[in-house]
Amino acid sequence: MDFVFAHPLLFEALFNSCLLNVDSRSALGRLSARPVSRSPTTDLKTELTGFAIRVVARRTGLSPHVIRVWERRYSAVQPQRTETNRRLYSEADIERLRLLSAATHAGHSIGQIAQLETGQLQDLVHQDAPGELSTPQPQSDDDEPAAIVARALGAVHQLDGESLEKELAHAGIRLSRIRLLEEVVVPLICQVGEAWHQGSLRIAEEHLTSATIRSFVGRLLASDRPNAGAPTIIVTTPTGQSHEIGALLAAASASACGWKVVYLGPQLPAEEICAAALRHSARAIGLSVVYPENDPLIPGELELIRQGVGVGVDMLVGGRVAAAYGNALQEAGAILVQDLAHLRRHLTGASNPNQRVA
Ligand code: B12
Repeated sequence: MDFVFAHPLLFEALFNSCLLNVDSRSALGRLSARPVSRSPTTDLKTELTGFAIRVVARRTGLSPHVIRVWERRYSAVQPQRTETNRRLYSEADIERLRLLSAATHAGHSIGQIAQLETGQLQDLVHQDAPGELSTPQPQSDDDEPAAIVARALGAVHQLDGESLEKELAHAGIRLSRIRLLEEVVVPLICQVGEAWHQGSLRIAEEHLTSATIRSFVGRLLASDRPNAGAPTIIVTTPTGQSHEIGALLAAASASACGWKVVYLGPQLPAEEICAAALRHSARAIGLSVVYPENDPLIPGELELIRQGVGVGVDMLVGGRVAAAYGNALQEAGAILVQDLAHLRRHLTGASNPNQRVA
């Protein structure tokens, strides 16, 4: 699996207990996991995770027939196969198919664009229809991000993890990855965080939300399979930075851009970050800095990372207080990334060397 999760056992246990309706009587059988609410399916034997073709059809607006033809004739996507030869599509496959659908609607021939990299497809679609990045529109008011966030908040207030999971899974089907992250997950965790801080939510409710989001976003990452040769980004937080969700969302955004993501959880010393970057021949390191704005450790850590990885690796630093470290970023040759949209623009440009965006 391309995505490395910090706590694989915990992750697996949460995944199996929360999302999969596993028939224990057929534990030795073939595909014994049935998806609930069209969540990703897991083949227990091969441990592959992904979406069935009917879910992909619904999310892309393409018919299953067209999806199969595009795969067979043009190798537009290459889904994994279960033991029983069923196709399993990743989030990255779905994003590609959406982009291909938008580009063909704009008049491009599938034969000419099927082999383009995802970043190039994004550029193509953006040029054709700026501002409308092949995002499916919600089909009813219930599918609007604000409505989903409101229902999710209701579930949090009830300490109802199952309903919270269902709302996130629902959003995952109805919305593009980017809208899911930026219009549902971010507002949800921020509103819960503020309510907790102000005392109108209990610690248990905030913890339930953080844990649910962590496992949900972890599953999104695990279901992505970047193309062979996709550039790699290491995502973590530096020593002392215990706020993790921003880094996790940055990881999911990078993955949505077609990058291979190695997510290492929070609080990693510089030498460990360097070792991981070298091991994976990473093209970039994404760091989240949330609190405080004057940590005397940060400049030294950034400098050590730069010395350890050399000048060829982009250091992308974001988070609530990242801008407060402007001088240290400059000295370490790191890039201040304003937000997740800026990160996506940078990574899309960086995976396409002709179009680098700083
Ligand atoms: C949950 C939480 C915690 C949890 C974190 C659990 C975890 N595993 O992450 C725990 C309990 C550990 C914690 C600890 C503390 N916390 Co706290 N915490 C929060 C809370 C409620 C939510 C944080 C969160 O996840 N936000 C949601 C994410 C999505 O927001 P984000 O991190 O800002 O990320 C966004 C952007 O910044 C950006 N981003 C972030 N990283 C990156 C990276 C890249 C590359 C890019 C491109 C973008 C990017 O994208 C994200 C989406 O927009 C916030 C309040 C809030 N509303 O945010 C306080 C908050 C961040 N905490 C705060 C404080 C003060 C603390 C403590 C000092 C409390 C204490 N007295 O011990 C400690 C400090 C620990 C430390 N050494 O770092 C303050 C910080 C104030 C400040 N001056 O900045 C906040 C803002 C609360 C407040 N209103 O006062 N906290």
